[in-house]
Amino acid sequence: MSKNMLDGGQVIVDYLVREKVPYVFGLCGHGNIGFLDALYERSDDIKTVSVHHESVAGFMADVYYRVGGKPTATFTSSGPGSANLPIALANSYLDSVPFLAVTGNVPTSQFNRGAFQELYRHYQADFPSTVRAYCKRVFQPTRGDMVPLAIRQAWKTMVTGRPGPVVLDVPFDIFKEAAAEETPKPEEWNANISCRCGADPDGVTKAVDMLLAAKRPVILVGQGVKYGGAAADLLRVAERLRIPVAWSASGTGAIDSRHPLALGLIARNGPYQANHAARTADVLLALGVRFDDRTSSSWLPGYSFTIPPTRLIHVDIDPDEIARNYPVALGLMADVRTFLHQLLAELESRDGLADAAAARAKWLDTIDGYRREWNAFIAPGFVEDASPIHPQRAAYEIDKALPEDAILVSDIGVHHNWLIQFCNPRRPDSLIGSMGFGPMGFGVAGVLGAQFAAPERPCVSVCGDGAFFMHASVLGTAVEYDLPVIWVVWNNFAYASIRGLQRGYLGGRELATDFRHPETGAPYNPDFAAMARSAGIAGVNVDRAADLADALRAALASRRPYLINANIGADKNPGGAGVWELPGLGQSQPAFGGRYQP
Ligand SMILES: Cc1ncc(C[n+]2csc(CCOP(=O)(O)OP(=O)(O)O)c2C)c(N)n1
Ligand SMILES: [Mg+2]
Repeated sequence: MSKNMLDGGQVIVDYLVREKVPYVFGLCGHGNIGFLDALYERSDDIKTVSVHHESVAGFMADVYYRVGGKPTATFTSSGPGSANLPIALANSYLDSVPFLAVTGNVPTSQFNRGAFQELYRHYQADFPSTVRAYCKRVFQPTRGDMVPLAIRQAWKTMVTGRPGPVVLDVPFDIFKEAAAEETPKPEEWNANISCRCGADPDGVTKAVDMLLAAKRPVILVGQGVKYGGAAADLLRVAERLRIPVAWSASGTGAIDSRHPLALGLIARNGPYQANHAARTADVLLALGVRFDDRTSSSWLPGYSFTIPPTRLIHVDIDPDEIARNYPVALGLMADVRTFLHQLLAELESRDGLADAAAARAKWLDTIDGYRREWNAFIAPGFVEDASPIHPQRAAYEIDKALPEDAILVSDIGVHHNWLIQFCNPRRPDSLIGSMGFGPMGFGVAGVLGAQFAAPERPCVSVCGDGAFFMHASVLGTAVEYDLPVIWVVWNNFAYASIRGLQRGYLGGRELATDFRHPETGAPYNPDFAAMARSAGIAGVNVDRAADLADALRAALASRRPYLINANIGADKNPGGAGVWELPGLGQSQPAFGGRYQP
C-alpha cells in the first residue's frame, strides 16, 4: 500500500467521522477485526460501544436516532455475528429509521470455497440475500477502491426519501486493502441533497378547500410528523383551523397529549373520543401515517375509520403508502413538514378563516361529550388497589412518576398496549415503541441507545418479563458504559399478550405461553431484582400499586442503572373503542361503544 493510501476500514471510519457519527455499536468477531482496527485509530473522534448481543446494537442505533435525530452505525462480524442483526434491521426498516450496519464477510479470495462462516450454497458470500427483505439496500464492495463509492451511496440511500437501515457488507480483506487517498466529503455529496419535497400546489389548494368546508374534520398523525420534525407546524395548523388531532401508536407525542385539541390514540385499544371522532369525520387529513391493521381496527369499517364516506387526504413522503389500504379523495406525495408550511401559507391568503375555526365549536363540543363518557368508563381502573398490580393502575403510576423530559422506551407485549393507552406523553420522544416489526427486546435494549442520545434525560424501559429474560445481557452494558437507565420489568409470569389471544380466540387452550415451576406449578421466573444486583445494578421488587411511583422516583433520583421488578396482573387486556381481527379466528369486540354505520 502506498504511504498516502487509506484502507477500506479507514475510509469507512473516516466517512462516519465526517458525517459526525458519534457512536458505533456492535460486537466483535474475526470477520470485523480490520474494522475495529480502523476504529481504534480514530477513537478520539468516534466512540466504539461493545455489547453482548448484536440485536442489542441494532436496537440501540435505532432508538439513538429516534431520540437524537442522527443516524449511527453498527458493526458485526461475518456469519453468526451478523445473523444476529436482521431482527433489528427489520425493526428499523418497517419503522423507517436509518442506521448503517457494517457487516463483515469472508475474504474475497475465499468466495465460493465454503470458508469458515461463508454462506455459499446458493451464491458466494451471500449475506446480502439474508437481509434483502430486512433493509433498504445492501452494498458489498469487493475491491478496496470500491469502498468510497459504496460508503457515500450507502449513506445517501439511508437518509434520503423514506429513511431506513442500509447494510454495508465488507469482505475481510477489503477492510485492510488500499482503497483511496481521500474519503468522500459529505459537503460535496450528501450534505447538499434535500428531500423535503412539497406537494403539488393545486393539491395544496384543494386540501385547504376541503378542510375549510369540512364540518367534522380530524387530523391523524403518524411517525412521519415526529421524525420529519413537523410537530411545531402541526400544532400551528391544528390551532389555526381548530381541528382535533388523533395519532397512530407511532405518532404518539407528535402533539402534547394534554392539549385541548389532542384526541388520543386510534387503535383497537384507543379511547372512544379518538376512534369515534375519526370514524364519523367528514374529512380526515392523514399525515405521515400508513394505516396498518392496528391503527385501523383491521380495516373493518365503522370502528376506527369509515372511508368512504369520510373523504381522506393522505400526505406521505412515500407514495407506496398512499392508497395502499384506503381510497383517497386526495393523495399527496410530500414531506409532511414542507406540506404543512405550504398549508399555512395558503391559509394566509384565504378569507373567512376565523369563521371556519369558530364553526368548529359544535364539533369540538360533541367530541368533549365522547371524552366525558370515555373518562367515566375508565375511571375505576386508576384506583384499583389489587396485588398483583392492576395493569391500568401500573401504567398510570409509571406515567405519574416520570418527569416531563423523561424518555420511556416500551418493549413489545401487553404492557405496550397499556402504556400507549394510559400514558400522557408531552413530547415527540416521550414514549417510544416499535409498531412495524414488533421485536421483543426493542425496549429492553433500545433504552441504552436513548441514554447515549440524551445523557442528561431520564431514560426508562418498561418491558415484559419474557423480553427482559431474552435480553438480560443489557445489564452488563449499562454497567460497562455507566448508563443510568431504569428497567421496569412488567412481570406477569407469562408471554401474556399471546396467552390473552389463546384466551380470547381459542377458548382458553393455553400452551407455551406462561412460566411455571415444574414441582409446584406456581408461576415461575428468575429473581430479576437479584439478577440485576448480581450485575452490580440496584434491583428492587414492587408488589403494591401504591409503591410503584415511589420506587420509580427513587430509581430516577439515584442516577444509576436500576431495575424495578413489578408484579403486575396478567388477566386483563386494555379495552378500547376499536377492534382487531385475526382472520380465521374472528374479531374482538369493542369494550366501549359499537360499530358506526353512516
Ligand atoms: C423476538 C420475538 N419473539 C416472539 C414474538 C411474539 N410475541 C409478541 S408479544 C410476546 C409476549 C411477550 O411477553 P412479555 O415480554 O412477557 O410481555 P407481555 O406480553 O407479557 O407484557 C411474544 C412472544 C415477538 N414479537 N418477538
Ligand atoms: Mg410477560
